[in-house]
Amino acid sequence: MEELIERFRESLESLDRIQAHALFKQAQLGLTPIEAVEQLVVPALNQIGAAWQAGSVALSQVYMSGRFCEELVEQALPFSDPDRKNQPRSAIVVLSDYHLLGKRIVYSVMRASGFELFDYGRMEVDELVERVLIDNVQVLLISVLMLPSALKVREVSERLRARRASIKIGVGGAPFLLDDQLWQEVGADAMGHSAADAAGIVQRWMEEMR
Ligand code: B12
Repeated sequence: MEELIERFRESLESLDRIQAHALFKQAQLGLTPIEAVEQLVVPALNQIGAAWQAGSVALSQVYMSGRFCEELVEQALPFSDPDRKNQPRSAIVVLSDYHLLGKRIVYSVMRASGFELFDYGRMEVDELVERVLIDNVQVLLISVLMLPSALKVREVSERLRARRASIKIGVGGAPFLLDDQLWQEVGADAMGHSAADAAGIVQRWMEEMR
């Protein structure tokens, strides 16, 4: 797998879309689409992010890698599964920043696992709080990749709870991976390391709500 990740990363960095598609297909010979995303796409993008931080790749390469991977994920992950479950009203959002791929994956995995949820796209705090109240959302999943965005979760949580919204908030993304206390500090109810965690978290809350 390590070698495949390296070749995939190289194809992204050299903007070789055809090779990236071929390697992603190759990974799916032994893995489900979501496993291929989690085990190939996510580590390759993380390595590219680290290389950018170290100054060895340009932001344009990071950007195009993200775009190529969005295409792959879009094609590979199903939008829906007919076998829906009895579930709380749920929504997913990217709060404030422009890193959308993680949310896209979590959304697909949730839907593929049988969960129906609103996709709010990208929102700022004010709009998000209003939408959650209007839609009577009980489970809110928030994805962020920038620390300033992660800190805004606290405002969302405080404002919703002040207006007596009975809500569970699950968070994920890079800042929460780097600081394992952060999700509690910003008033979330749970944090997930991967897209697969999201379905488990909501399942657990459903059992608690019964
Ligand atoms: C691709 C990328 C971009 C692309 C985004 C393209 C797109 N459409 O998404 C572009 C080029 C636009 C970009 C721009 C910038 N980026 Co950028 N980017 C990245 C990079 C390399 C990969 C991100 C990614 O897509 N990863 C793959 C996805 C699938 O992973 P993920 O989001 O973490 O999601 C997984 C899990 O976290 C989890 N998950 C995610 N959300 C949730 C939610 C729930 C509820 C659950 C349970 C789980 C969960 O499941 C997902 C699947 O496993 C990261 C590096 C990194 N280590 O994250 C930097 C990174 C996030 N970027 C960074 C920065 C600084 C920037 C810029 C400011 C750069 C600049 N100087 O302009 C801008 C800011 C844009 C903005 N305002 O938002 C920093 C953020 C630092 C910080 N924490 O504050 C990082 C960490 C790079 C670094 N090491 O410094 N970036």
